[in-house]
Amino acid sequence: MSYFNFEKIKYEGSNSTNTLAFKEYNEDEVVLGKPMKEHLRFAMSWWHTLSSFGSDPFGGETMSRSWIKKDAIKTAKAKVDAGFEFMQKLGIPYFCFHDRDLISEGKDLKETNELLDVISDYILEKMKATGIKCLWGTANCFNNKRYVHGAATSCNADVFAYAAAQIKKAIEITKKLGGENYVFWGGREGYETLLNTDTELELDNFAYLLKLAKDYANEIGFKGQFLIEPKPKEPTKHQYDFDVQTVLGFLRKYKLDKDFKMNIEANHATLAGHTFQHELNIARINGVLGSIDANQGDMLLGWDTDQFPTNIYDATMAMYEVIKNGGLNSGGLNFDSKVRRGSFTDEDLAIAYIAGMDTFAKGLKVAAKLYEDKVLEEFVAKRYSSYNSGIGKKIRDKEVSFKELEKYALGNCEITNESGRQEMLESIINQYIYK
Ligand code: XLS
Ligand code: CA
Ligand code: CA
Repeated sequence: MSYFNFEKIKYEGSNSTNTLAFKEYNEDEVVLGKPMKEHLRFAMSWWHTLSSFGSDPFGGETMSRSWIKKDAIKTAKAKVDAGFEFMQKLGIPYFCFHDRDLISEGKDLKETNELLDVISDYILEKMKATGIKCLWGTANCFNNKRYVHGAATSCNADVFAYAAAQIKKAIEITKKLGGENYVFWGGREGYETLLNTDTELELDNFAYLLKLAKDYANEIGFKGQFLIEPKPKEPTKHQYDFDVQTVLGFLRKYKLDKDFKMNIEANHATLAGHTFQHELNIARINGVLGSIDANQGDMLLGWDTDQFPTNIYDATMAMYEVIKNGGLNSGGLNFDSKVRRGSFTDEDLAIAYIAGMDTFAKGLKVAAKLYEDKVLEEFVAKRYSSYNSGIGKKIRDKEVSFKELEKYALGNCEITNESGRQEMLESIINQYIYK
């Protein structure tokens, strides 16, 4: 049985007007010495692609997908069939999932875990037959009402224990599926009001759960990279994993910084008041750029709209950071993106993925040219050249005292600065995009 009424999507080049064709993403085209598909490592998200049907706080579902059946196991299996058909037709080499996206919860934890065993066996068969792989798995510790006050940061120790058990199983399933990473998005790890919150205990508990998870992964030989996904708000007013710098401070305090990298989501960056590039850059210079949740927000709205990425400028600067990072290693670009409520056909879903993949392919190509031509590197190196000799070199080498700096400043009253040339650089980037 087929779920999608279109053929395999082909690359037709930038002159094509076919909405069901790639214009920029040509998976085997070599950029900076390796094929596009290896730079981008695209992944389909199980939740927004197969389990999201257009409901919002003001109204119900608008999408009726043919893989939704009356029975939970039949639905779970049909989702696997539909998901693998979709990935094959789009040429998407990876997927990522929450435990609860794969199959709904049973009557208790034991039954839920048994259901996960059944569905992960079925997924494994499909993986073997198609060569499609798992980029990452995660546990959904936020939907169920037991997580009303958080999971690891809940005021209720029974909830902490339940979350730990759920994460233990999710790590086991991710290992079974050969997942290359495991993600922690702190769904409800935050607070609504300080009037009822012990932030110190909550943060200690949060770090302890992460440590237990890492210890367990080591114990069972799960080699995937652990990733934390920062987000500043929504659902809670204050999420503890606010942004990359906040998470870095937290990891360093609890001595977890060697074991975790970050999964950076574009829309979470903008919710934190940063650009996507800022978050990638701060992760890169700290050696924790692990993977990317590729989406975009609506700049006029203050919530996580999770839209498919179509902004070439943002994608270019994101890929520039990825290139400067030497790639994403075990990470990739997963589409944590959902089609708009009004885009309710299956074809809209395919067109959205094509647009997202083309956007990042174009971004990769432009970023590669910028990088090869050293456009920004040469400008930035010259801008900071005062640190290459004289007093600047002594500052860089940390070989100077306040007294020496004062003596230097007293003898150097005429300071000359140079223009930062922001507009010139922006216009050069535009020219690279136009080409
Ligand atoms: C929600 C997050 C979520 C994580 C995985 O805003 O983006 O989808 O990626 O739990
Ligand atoms: Ca999100
Ligand atoms: Ca995400």
